[in-house]
Amino acid sequence: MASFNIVMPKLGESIQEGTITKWFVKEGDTIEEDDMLFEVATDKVDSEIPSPVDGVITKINYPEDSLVAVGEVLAVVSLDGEVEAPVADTASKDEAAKTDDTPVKAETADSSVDDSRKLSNRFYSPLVKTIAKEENVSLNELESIEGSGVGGRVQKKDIMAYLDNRGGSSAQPEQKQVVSAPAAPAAPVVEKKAAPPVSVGAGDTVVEMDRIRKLIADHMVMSKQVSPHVTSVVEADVTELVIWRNKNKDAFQKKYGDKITFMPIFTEAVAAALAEFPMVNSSVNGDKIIMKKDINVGIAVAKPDGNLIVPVIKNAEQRNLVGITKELNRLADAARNNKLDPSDIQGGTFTVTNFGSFGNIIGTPIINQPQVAILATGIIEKKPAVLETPSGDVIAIRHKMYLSLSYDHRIIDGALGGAFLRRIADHLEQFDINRAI
Ligand code: CO6
Repeated sequence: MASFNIVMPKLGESIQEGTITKWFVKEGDTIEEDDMLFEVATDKVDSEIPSPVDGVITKINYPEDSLVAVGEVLAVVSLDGEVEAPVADTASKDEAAKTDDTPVKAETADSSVDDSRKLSNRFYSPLVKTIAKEENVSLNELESIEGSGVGGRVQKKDIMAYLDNRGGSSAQPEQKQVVSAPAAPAAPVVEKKAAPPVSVGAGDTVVEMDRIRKLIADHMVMSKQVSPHVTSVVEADVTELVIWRNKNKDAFQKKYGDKITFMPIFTEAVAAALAEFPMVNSSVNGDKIIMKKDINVGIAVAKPDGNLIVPVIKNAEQRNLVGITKELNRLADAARNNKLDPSDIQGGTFTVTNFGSFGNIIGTPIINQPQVAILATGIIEKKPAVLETPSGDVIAIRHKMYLSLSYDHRIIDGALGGAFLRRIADHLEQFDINRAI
């Protein structure tokens, strides 16, 4: 009986295992290529894994909620429809480690959904690899193909288009990735304190936390245990930027196809301040401070399911306001629709959380480990303010907001944290009201 082993895929560079949260098939089911087989969850990403082959499920080796190592055989598919005698795990993990430039070998009875035969971080399904093998496409050539799938994944149509230009044939499934966890913690080992017992009274409702809520909860507790948080607050007069934004909002959208809110302007100011205060753009590793070269600003996004996720605007200081706006909108939209790619939530060096849209003014955000600071932006409100003019002080109606910065007191003292925070406010206050869009 020709069979095909479905193995636990590697969903990210550092991911070694995953939990099967749901099986969409059971033993005996007839499946077609691309039918969803199971859902797997890691601490970074949830993915639905489709079948790369047609056949009959002859064996499921792990029930739901099993934590399984990458490369383990999860299920066996009979390729010729025979359902007896499932084939043992013959997927070679050594094979999976190959990164050579030779043509990809045939995927037969011991084929796997393993992605690890790769040069970069891209995933190649068995089907793409089979097509590649049949057409003598080397891994280096595969690497050069632009993938149109999630996260640049090479799909059947991509390799077929490539082959059309050099003469080729064949088919591949898409792996739908749904990122739904907060940025992964640096995982310092901190002893968890036992929480006091809670009594449940008649009429109380007990709600089971979902997996993401548990991850967020653990991440928050860990962060508070790792970093001694302190919070400083400044007020910023953002009248000019508000007038500019309100005046240019429609023209900006017309010109660039993206809506501009205040968030991109906050992000631009943060990136500029981080470039001036590199110690805030760092992480603590034991007794060493790692000052990060890249300025990658994470944005806390509230998801419709009530959870929170922090996608990252990479190299924010190198982007102009249009670039920041477009990336922020892309990430926020992807976050709300479970379309983030794992790379979208990696590499953050600082985080901004905007609770101003909830009408909140001041807060004490929790640092997103392993970063050392986080900014919270409060609501912009009109306020009476004293202005000093050449002809004396006047009271004027100004747009004002509070900026709250929580920082890791292990390495950032009040002078540095306060100066950095004030610098963000200065950038916002000095926004050029005549700036061209
Ligand atoms: N002031 C005034 N107006 C605001 C502000 C502030 N701070 N923030 C947003 N807005 C306006 C914004 O300009 C939009 O108005 P119009 O442009 O005139 O249409 C409107 O409110 C809605 O903005 P939206 O939230 O949709 O977009 P924005 O680009 O500002 O934010 C986002 C994008 C992804 C950050 C946001 O959608 C989001 O998810 N925010 C929630 C983030 C969150 O939950 N953070 C955790 C808070 S809890 O940190 C916390 C300290 C603890 C308590």
